[in-house]
Amino acid sequence: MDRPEAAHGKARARRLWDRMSKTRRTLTDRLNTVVAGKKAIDPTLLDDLEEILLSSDIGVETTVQLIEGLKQRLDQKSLDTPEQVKTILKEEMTSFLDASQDLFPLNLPEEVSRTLHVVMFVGVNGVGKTTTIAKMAHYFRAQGQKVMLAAADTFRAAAIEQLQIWGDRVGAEVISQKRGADPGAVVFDAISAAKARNMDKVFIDTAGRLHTKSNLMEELKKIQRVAGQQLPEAPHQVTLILDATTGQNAIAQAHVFAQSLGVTDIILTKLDGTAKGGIVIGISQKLRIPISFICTGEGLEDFEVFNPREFVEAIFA
Ligand SMILES: Nc1nc2c(ncn2[C@@H]2O[C@H](COP(=O)(O)OP(=O)(O)OP(=O)(O)O)[C@@H](O)[C@H]2O)c(=O)[nH]1
Ligand SMILES: [Mg+2]
Repeated sequence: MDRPEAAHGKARARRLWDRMSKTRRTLTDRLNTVVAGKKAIDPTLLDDLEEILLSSDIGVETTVQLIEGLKQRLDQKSLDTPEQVKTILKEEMTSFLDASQDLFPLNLPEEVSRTLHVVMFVGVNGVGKTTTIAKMAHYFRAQGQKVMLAAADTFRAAAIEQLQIWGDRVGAEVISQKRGADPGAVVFDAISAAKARNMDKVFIDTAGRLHTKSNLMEELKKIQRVAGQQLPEAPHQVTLILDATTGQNAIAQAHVFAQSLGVTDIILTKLDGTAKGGIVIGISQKLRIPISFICTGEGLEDFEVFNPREFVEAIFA
């Protein structure tokens, strides 16, 4: 019989599998159709594969690399039958993802230290920043940690109330000021309160107006500076939230934020509602920024540590 943790792991993997069904259909079902009945790997098969990979938003460059890898194996005679194609693509995708994950040791929750850790969440409007903060707070509350939320989106109407409602639900204290207040001042207050009350985590919710507006970046940089003045090395993490349903546009957004702010990790949201789940591989490969968590629904539990192997199994089975 399975140990309890193993059973829990299986249930999680099963749920991820369910949530990723749209992406899996575009990838796996079509791949199976193309491969079915073929005895050898010919150029038409490779062309079909290329098209399938592109349609799942893995991205042009990553797709080209995957196809080149297959061609090399063909030349070296280490690939003979169409059935092997899937296994090889899975291995390659996993190793692409693993390569970027290594850059972020904090990814492992058991290794996240218990000294005050400040995370700033950034991303354009509507991607899921505030919801993800709630999920992350819930996740660490379940591990017995003390979490504080800083309402530094003082721009959008009802943003402060939205965070307060989540804070009440997950048992995290929310530090806020009036609408229109200086976000830096909110962060200053939050970190001093967190130090005084021995918190483990401070999560900073920020505004998400269009990334093309340079004043948003200036505001976010100011928040970074204020955090650093209050606590050396804070913010320890600048987590970029990207909406997976936006496909390649998410990569463009990531470039802008990464250049201005030095993003430490990415969280992909809304993977449940999209066939573009391949974007996770494209992002990891193109930006070389680790993916810390993924979100697969609107509920507090629809949040998990990103595990490359499990993810590839869920989209490509
Ligand atoms: N299906 C699905 N919906 C999600 C997910 N994450 C967030 N959402 C929904 O996306 C919408 C926007 O979420 P918010 O958390 O308010 O986004 P935000 O980035 O804080 O938005 P602004 O504060 O306006 O910048 C809400 O309706 C969420 O419920 C997800 O993983 N799956
Ligand atoms: Mg928000």
